[in-house]
Amino acid sequence: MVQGYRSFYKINYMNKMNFRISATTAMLCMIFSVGCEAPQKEITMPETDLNSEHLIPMPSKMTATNSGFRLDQYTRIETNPNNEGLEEVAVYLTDKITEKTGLRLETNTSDGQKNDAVIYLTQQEGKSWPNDEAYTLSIKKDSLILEAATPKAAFWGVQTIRQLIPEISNDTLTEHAIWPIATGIIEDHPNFEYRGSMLDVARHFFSVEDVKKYIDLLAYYKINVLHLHLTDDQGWRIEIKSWPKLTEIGGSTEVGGEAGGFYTQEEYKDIVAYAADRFMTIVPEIDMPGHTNAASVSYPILDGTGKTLQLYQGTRVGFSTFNTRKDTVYAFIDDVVRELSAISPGPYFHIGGDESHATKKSDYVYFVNKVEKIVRKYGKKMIGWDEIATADMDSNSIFQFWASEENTKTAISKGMKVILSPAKKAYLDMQYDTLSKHGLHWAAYIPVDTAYVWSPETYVDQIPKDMILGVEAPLWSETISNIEELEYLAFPRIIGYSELSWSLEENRDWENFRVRLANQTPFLDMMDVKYYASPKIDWVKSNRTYKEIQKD
Ligand code: TNX
Repeated sequence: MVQGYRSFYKINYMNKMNFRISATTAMLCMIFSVGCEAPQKEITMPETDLNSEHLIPMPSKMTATNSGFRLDQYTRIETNPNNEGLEEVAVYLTDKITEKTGLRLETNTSDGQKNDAVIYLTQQEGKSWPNDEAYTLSIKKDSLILEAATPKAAFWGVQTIRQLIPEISNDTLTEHAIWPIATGIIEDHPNFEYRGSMLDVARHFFSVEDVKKYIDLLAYYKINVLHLHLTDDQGWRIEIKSWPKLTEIGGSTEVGGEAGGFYTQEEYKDIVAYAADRFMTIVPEIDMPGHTNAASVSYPILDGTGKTLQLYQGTRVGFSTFNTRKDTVYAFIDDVVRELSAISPGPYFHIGGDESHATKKSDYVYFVNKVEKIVRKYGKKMIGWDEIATADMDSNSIFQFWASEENTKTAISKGMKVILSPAKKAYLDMQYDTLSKHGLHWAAYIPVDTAYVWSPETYVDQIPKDMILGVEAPLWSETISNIEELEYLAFPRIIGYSELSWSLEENRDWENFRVRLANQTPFLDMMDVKYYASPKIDWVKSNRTYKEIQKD
């Protein structure tokens, strides 16, 4: 398990003091053999209300029992020894508790005392769960039991636990600090299996470190797919060993003329592994037959426009195309899909397929049909933007809706499942309003409420619910070039998309969501996220700023 994103959270002074007090108590216990459980004397916990916690995405069902689970320095984390894969999840939880509270809890040690509060992770395969990401949390005063269908379900349960931990401790209940967790029962499972965001690393390149930070932020909200738009007219961002000029030439610049960049295969594998540790799938996208200027400049043999080629640093779309009738082009694509599939353990390979305005219609259909077979040959399910529905698609391929209802109907008639990314609602690169610092507005202005108030189940008429794989919010990067700008466009809207893809329709409500969103500030500040503080939200002020946390 990869260590947490930040390691600067140190045990604060209070906790050090507490440790000294309890160490002294332990010494006295040993000498006099009395009062060994002194710190664990009956503590009256404050009243709580699980239903007023600010969980996002909203769980399927909650029942409050109004007491408090005692999270403190004596709390132990244990996992069912018969379950594989849970210990890693428990270690992740331990690290996250340290980041937030400074507590360093023991995981799977037997030296706790009988009155210590316990967090217990267990997998229940036999139970009839709604799906394999379902979990329940049973929170009582002294035990917090996370029962999960699978380790990934446990990981989502852990995100809920993280969100339930108060930002600051209660230091008045006893002589040491306690973070009381609201008691009750949470039964939870996702509405859709595909809960994604896309990051365009082609128009502007983002470093491995930036991508990892985005992954960490997404995981907290139970998002489980990061689609990387790896190639476009302006840049080719993934090393392909059999075609080295793609990155040497095609990776050398970006929109605005900056230096660009690319991921070596080792770096890409590092991203994939980091995501996998967070039960997140990376979907690689090689956009073609249009959006291919960077590839064709690197290897002019691929080009189908016949025009003079040069590196492109602007933001126009639709001017490039591969030569769809040349065998070399398919030999090239075979190499790219083979190399990239070998380092992408997820089930999907995205071929783009959008805005191929420079490709003749018949050539486009011929191309997509051939590329779909290549993708299947390497064991992947093909995803494409909504134009691919016009080709002879296999029902196993997946259709990503961004604009055309007609294409969606065609896709459904071909038996293809749908990912919903309506540009007017879910495009993270659309400006919030006319004052937005970054972003475009060709599809719409998308303020925080518009981003949330729509329903994936009914947005496009007549898609049967079981044909919707999920929701993805794409972040195109023509107007953003660093992590702060990325965060400005993605946050807070992506938090709403997490709820649209995880929570059941009957549990989604803007007025209720708005309050929960306002309370995400302690997390966003702790993670140093430069979110857009939309005036539509009454943001709650965090108790500690990022700088103060660093100083602790
Ligand atoms: C459309 S929607 C695109 C991208 C642009 C984006 C800008 C789609 C599949 N393609 O090439 O970056 O608009 O908003």
